[in-house]
Amino acid sequence: MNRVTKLLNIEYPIIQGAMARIAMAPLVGAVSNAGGLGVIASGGMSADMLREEIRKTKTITNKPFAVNLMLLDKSINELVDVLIEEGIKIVTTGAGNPKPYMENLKQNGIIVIPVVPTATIAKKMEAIGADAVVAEGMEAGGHVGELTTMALTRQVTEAVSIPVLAAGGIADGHGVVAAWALGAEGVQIGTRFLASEECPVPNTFKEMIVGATDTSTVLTGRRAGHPVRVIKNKMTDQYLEIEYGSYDHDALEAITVGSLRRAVVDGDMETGSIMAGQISGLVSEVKPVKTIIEELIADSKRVLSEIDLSL
Ligand code: TUI
Repeated sequence: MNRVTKLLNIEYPIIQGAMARIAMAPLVGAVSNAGGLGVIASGGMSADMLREEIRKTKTITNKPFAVNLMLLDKSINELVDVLIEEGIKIVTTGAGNPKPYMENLKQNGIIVIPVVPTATIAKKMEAIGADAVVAEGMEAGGHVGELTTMALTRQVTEAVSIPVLAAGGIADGHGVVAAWALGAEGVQIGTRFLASEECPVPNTFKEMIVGATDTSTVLTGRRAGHPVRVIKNKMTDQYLEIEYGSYDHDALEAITVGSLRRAVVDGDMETGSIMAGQISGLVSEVKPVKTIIEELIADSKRVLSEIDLSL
């Protein structure tokens, strides 16, 4: 037991990253059943969709699970109402400052864990009552900050007293032990779960992750100040050519509109947006979620026992 497993009432201090349109009941339920914390990604959902996904998840697991609030979402107020009505007790937040929702969430007895890209923001989150923070480095997939997991995690663990979970670039026991060495007491893992049997994406998507190397991802949107890490494909080639060339806003919009759906629902690996982290190159096999979590724990213990600093 550590502060994260105690706080969340889970077996292992592993939480699943909230991946838009992917982190739905089948994956969330499987992660929670395996002793981690499944997290529903509510970003892009309507209030009714979130309610249905929460109810579906409850049919799969009776263990704790969370809902992630993507703070750029226009329906956020309705989503907050739904998760409170449905009795959700843990919320993670991303892509912004959860301050406007904090009082309501805390008054309803909800544990709030913001995902943060800097130590300064981590301190702010602690000051407004966050129960823990996830320090997410730019190795992660999707919308990211500027700092690496290595530099960020250690500065966050130094800056705050609440528990810190590390995210970005972690997919096996080596990564977990590295997170602990930096002072983290938990990890948030996304990319490894993309290549799980329970992950509800088309096989073409999983094959992209399994086939990726360490240099397969790229940052798009950096010039506009909203970097998003995705697997390189025809869409990113076109996007980057325009982003670092003519910078035609309408042309960029035309390429990206509907691109997440094309990847996640249609399995279109050419023009879809395949959000995944730099650690994709380490992921070489689709496995059941339970096996992934069991191996993470067993490998972490082995790696730790084999470390000989010889200082
Ligand atoms: O949120 C994420 N990753 C995401 S959200 C997402 S959906 C999306 N798709 C396209 C464009 C934009 C969003 C895909 N991936 N990770 C957590 C995260 N949070 N990364 C960075 C932040 C963050 C940024 C600013 C957290 C707090 C923050 O605060 C700003 C402030 O001023 O307090």
